[in-house]
Amino acid sequence: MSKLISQDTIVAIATPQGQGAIGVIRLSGDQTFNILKEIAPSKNWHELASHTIHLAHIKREGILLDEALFALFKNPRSYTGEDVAEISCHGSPFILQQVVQLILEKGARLAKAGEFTQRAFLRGRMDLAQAEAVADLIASETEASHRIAMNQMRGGFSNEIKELRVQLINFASLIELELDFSEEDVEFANRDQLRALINSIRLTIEQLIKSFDLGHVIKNGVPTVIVGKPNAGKSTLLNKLLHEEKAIVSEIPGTTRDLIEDEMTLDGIAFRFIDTAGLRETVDKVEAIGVQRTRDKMKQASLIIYLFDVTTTKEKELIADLEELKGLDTPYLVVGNKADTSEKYAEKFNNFNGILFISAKQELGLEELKNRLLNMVNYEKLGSNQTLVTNARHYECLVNTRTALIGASKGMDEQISGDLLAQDIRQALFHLGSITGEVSADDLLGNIFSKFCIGK
Ligand SMILES: Nc1nc2c(ncn2[C@@H]2O[C@H](COP(=O)(O)OP(=O)(O)OP(=O)(O)O)[C@@H](O)[C@H]2O)c(=O)[nH]1
Ligand SMILES: [Mg+2]
Repeated sequence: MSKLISQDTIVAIATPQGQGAIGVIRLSGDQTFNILKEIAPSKNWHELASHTIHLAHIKREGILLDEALFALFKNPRSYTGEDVAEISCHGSPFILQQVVQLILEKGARLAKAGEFTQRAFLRGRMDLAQAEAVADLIASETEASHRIAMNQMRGGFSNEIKELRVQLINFASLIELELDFSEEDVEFANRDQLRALINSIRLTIEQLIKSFDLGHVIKNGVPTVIVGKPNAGKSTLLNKLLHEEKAIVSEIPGTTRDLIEDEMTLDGIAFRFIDTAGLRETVDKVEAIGVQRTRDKMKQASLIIYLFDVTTTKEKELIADLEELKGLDTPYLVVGNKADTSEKYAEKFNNFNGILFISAKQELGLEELKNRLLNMVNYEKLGSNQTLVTNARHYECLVNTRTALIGASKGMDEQISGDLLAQDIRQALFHLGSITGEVSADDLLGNIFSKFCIGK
């Protein structure tokens, strides 16, 4: 592993581009304190204690570049596990650039994207899933995505995976042991227990796989498409939800032709609302393309808000539209708009269950609409401490693990030999271990030798 870590000392500006009160430069590697000595000679950096902060002048050829604060972290007690310094300069892009330039001249090289975190992983400061969560955490913009990333970075998800692996490794060791004694026809690994274990692990894996649907949309925003007939008030609704005149509203049917979208956070969850061209048969070429886009979006979206005008829509039309929605397999919400214009709508549609009546224009019923949307994304699941998978790579590893476990179960039903069974379980272990990056065949061996004294 250590072969993968380059010996270079790396440097990068850690704060965003542009002016700020302060700008932080991060330095990591075994030359860190030598370089500090070169750029700020007034201190004996090697002798100062870890986790301390010092004010010092940064000078280039005797000229003062900045007065900065140096935070010191000595290996292994740092983010990367190496010697690290974080230099807080005055936040001028010019100063930061000059200081980085100076550090480069003294022997460091520019860090690649993610290289500090990569080193943290390679030096065992965190596992792969935690390292990935650091990126998610930095990118998180809502309460829900923040919470998931934080939980993952602190190892919640990793621990769950590791626990499953330990259970499997125990069994795998017993089966491998059987292989060593194959001539003697012994069975160390009780097949009934193994079956039960595989089933219980599969159950947990299934749950994690299922959670990806929710986890994925929470990370990226729940795509919510607003559809309906022309003039139903879709664009009006979009504008009211976003508190912004984003889409053109007019009394002319067929106003919206393209997809118009923007994001909005409801109760800590990001929703991506998409306004669409009204659904109708049309001879207008451009509008027809818009209608096709609406239909495509309806298939891709996580949620559909189906909006209809309570004053003009006939019962028959509604029935026909609902039939189409049912065929799509995407959760949808049926919303009657323009409830401000007539009192008779309730009567007119009392054969339909679950319709929400609103007035987009008068902003009536919008709170209820938001509540229903939140309920539709299994909002309550978020409150519990259930782990949500948000990362596509983890999802893939989990699906592969499941395939291997199904293979093992099937194999046991068909009474396959121990070595084939062992292969399936090794596969499962491999995929599970790829999530946290701890795959190695040594695990198995290590475990066998730690538990048994075979002595051969
Ligand atoms: N009375 C009343 N009028 C509304 C309401 N919502 C929208 N309207 C009006 O209905 C007309 C159509 O609104 P839009 O928001 O442009 O409708 P749309 O569904 O986007 O229409 P297309 O883009 O053509 O498909 C406008 O004149 C709006 O002012 C409502 O709640 N009550
Ligand atoms: Mg519109």
